[in-house]
Amino acid sequence: MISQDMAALIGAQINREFYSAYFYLALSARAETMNLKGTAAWFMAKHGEELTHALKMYRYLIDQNAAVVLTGVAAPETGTDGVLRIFERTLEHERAVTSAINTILDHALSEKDHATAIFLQWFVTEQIEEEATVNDIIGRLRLFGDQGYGLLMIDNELAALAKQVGTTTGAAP
Ligand code: OFO
Repeated sequence: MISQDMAALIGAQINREFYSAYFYLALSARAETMNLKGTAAWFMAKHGEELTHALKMYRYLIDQNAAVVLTGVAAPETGTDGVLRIFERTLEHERAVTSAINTILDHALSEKDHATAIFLQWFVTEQIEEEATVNDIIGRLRLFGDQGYGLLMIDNELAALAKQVGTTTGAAP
């Protein structure tokens, strides 16, 4: 059993995870319009991964006999950004999610809620990996360019990377 406050914080995070999924779906659609099939596949794989994160938290609330309150998911802004900006926005988004998870973990620790603190460890580790991956993509886009052959090469790499999303994190691709 967890406290109502704790359940509410995890409930809010479920909404953020669904928003993440929606955000990545929008970016996948944006990449499709740019004919970047590898980038679109990578964002689609991330979309699936974020859904599994939401469901992991949903299952945790059920297992803890806590109420699940689902709220509306905000519409993501697709925009008309180029590829580099898309990944910069992705990094900004992931950093905000990291900060939100850290805040929830702080609360779990303040309540001495060990079960929730342990549960959240997985997400803390996941965020490190996600930020590192996006940082790496941004670095390569800056190095090789976000147009022409440089972009083609990175798009091909993202196609390969899309197949690995979830296999290293335990989430379904
Ligand atoms: Fe849910 O993993 Fe990042 O956002």
